[in-house]
Amino acid sequence: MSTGFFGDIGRIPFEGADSDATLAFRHYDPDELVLGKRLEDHLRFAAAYWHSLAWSGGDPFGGPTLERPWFGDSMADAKLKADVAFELFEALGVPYFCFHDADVRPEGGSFAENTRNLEEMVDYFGQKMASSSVKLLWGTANLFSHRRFMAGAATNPDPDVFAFSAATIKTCMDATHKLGGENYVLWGGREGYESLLNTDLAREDAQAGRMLNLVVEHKHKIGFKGAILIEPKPQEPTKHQYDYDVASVYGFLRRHGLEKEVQVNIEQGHAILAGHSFEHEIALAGALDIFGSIDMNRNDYQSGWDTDQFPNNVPEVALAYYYILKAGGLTSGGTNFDARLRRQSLDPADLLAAHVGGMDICARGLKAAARMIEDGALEAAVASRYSGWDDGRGQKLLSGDLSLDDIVALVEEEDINPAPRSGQQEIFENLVNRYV
Ligand code: XUL
Ligand code: CO
Repeated sequence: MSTGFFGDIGRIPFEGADSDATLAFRHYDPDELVLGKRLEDHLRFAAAYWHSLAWSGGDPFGGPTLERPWFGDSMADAKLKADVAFELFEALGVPYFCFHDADVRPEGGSFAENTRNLEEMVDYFGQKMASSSVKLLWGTANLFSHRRFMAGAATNPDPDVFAFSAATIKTCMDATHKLGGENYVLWGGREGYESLLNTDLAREDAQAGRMLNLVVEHKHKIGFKGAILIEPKPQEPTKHQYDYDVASVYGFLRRHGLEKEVQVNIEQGHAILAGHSFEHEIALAGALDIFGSIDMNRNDYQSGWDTDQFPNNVPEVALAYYYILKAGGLTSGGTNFDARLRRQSLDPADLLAAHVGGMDICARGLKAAARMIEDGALEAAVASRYSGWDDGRGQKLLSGDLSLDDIVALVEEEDINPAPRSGQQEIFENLVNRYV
């Protein structure tokens, strides 16, 4: 029986670009074939439990604005929230959802009570997933909201917090595995520092490395086939977070022998906070062979905060999907809307419309990216720029056979005196504008 939260809404239809309905898809037809694959299978959309179901609209200057009948601390509240969650997922036709333990279960007074509450909700989700086509993209542990984590989880100066965190991660990995989750995410919201003065960087790096190795060992022990993903973010809530960006995470993985075991979940807003573009982070992860999944949300470029807004910029999204397609597409990963309503968007219809708009923007972006891939003009232009490396002298320079002395001899013998060539930036930009 329906909770009635969204009225008598059914599945939101695809009506095409000319529709004037508020709740209809204009560009996202899940069955449309793009590069020979259904749009739904390219985009692999997921709704985020925390923003859509658990967020109450507070900001640093004001309390909750959103009123939801499931806000409360009981198991009954948690189950009503789950009922509405699945109504949301099914109305939108998103194939996946994502959750933190703390989003879905009441906070208990102890580790054991947290675990019991989580397990009861996992069983409840299991029933709901069995009677719908909704799947779990990823699960994760919230190791940043409760005050016990204020100085970090893995990187806490107190080993008891490390132990509590490791135990909590195990319960969340087991929950994710039981629900057939396709990835497990770690976002180190408090793994960093507020002040360098009270922080031992070398110890905290060793602690974080041990924790991630524990996670990978447990993954193999339980036979979890999904990907383990780290989500980089440079700061907020802490002044400095260790998983600053894709490059920092890659260095961390190499240092701890995990670069073949762990990939990244890249969030648009986090990339911007790190002083990069979203597509830079995706392209770098692709180049380093650690691309996993994305959190699709934008920041307000004027506020400078992680405002977690639904995407609304097709050219930006198109470039992100271009580099995703070049990295092999979303395989175990997906497009998770780690995005929330504005605090004045009070109505259930706002929640639906936000996702519908975001899904349409992503569909337009993906289709533009696919045209770029199909035409191949950008790829060919880049290849031509580097073509000197493909054979002869370029390959010889890379081979390792030449020393600096040999190269001096080569430059002298062949009278090498390179003629600068245009980088053609404007021509490249114009090329991209043909598709977006
Ligand atoms: C915070 C953030 C998290 C992670 C999961 O900025 O993005 O919601 O995605 O913990
Ligand atoms: Co995120």
